[in-house]
Amino acid sequence: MYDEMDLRHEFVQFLNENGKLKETANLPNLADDQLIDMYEWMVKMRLFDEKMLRMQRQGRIGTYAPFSGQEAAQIGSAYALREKDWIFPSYREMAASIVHGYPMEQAILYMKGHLQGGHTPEGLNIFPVQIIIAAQILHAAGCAMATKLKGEDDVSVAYFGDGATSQGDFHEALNIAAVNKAPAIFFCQNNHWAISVPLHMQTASQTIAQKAVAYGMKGVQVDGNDVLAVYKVMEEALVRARNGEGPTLIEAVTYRQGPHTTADDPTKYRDKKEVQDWIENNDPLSRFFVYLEEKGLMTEARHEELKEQFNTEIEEAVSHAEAFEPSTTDQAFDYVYDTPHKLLARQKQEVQRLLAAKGGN
Ligand SMILES: Cc1ncc(C[n+]2csc(CCOP(=O)(O)OP(=O)(O)O)c2C)c(N)n1
Ligand SMILES: [Mg+2]
Repeated sequence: MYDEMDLRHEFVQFLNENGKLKETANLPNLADDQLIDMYEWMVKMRLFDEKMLRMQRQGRIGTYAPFSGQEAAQIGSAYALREKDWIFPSYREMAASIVHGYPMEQAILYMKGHLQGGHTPEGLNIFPVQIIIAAQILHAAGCAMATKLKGEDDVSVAYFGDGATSQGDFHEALNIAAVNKAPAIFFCQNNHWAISVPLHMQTASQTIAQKAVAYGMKGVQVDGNDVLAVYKVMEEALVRARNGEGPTLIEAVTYRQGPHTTADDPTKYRDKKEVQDWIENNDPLSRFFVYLEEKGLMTEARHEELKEQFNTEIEEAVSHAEAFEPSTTDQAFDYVYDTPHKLLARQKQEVQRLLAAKGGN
């Protein structure tokens, strides 16, 4: 069971900011090849993120929400899941989705606004990207309750940001999940900013994790830039959920290194030094690299090789996605309702009329 007094100070961390092991007791039980695999995912996802940012600037995808800086939080947590566990991502969680099986090509199609991008391939327990802040937390709570009723042992994980904790949906979801001891994990990536709103204007709580106490569930705060620590707390939360001990709220303390989205200019509201400090002194990839290098599992040369290999893989995914027949504007109206809707039919006609006047489709 959880202890309310523990919660205030519990901050799980194995690696210090220089990537040195500061705590060896309770390290997650990961084989060397798994450690390397997690690092490879982090490198691949960083390159993917950078590529998407460039593609948006080139007009090849729509608005994009970069996740650089949050790789340890997303990959450490998704890596601990079983294939059949459910994830409910927001717009900034492409890395978690891809690690859980979402094809890169599909993610790119989504970012291109292609109809096919909204369709999760058969057999993957990944919900579509949620743009409405916090709505997916309720969906995860509902899915977890359904799983429990069906006697299955899959866990539902909601991913969301610090800003989402100010929405009613967050509170409703945590409450109902705890009351029903639903096998859910509420994974908050506290990246310190909700667009231009800093954390201290979002909540007066000392931590986000401590909010768990009010709902009667376990809460834990973890160094979200320490992939080992994130994996560990996730693994423990999954065990509790599968054992019928109910949900967990995890607060992964991390940082959004880039803009909120490609439509945002963070230099207008963020101190340059703060950003520089996180990038130079607390980057999740650099920290894990130091750890792996000391264990003899990674070298600079291997890192360079990996980059080359992943860049090729990413370029292939981009080519596949760009080879798709473009979506038509009609599709945006045709698949909203099962049966035609009068208002939408009128809007569709209007758009068709405007496009015809411009000579497009
Ligand atoms: C219900 C709702 N209100 C407002 C918005 C506009 N909006 C988009 S992102 C965002 C901030 C979210 O911040 P946070 O939860 O910290 O996630 P992050 O973007 O940092 O990953 C807001 C207010 C929205 N999408 N949905
Ligand atoms: Mg945030």
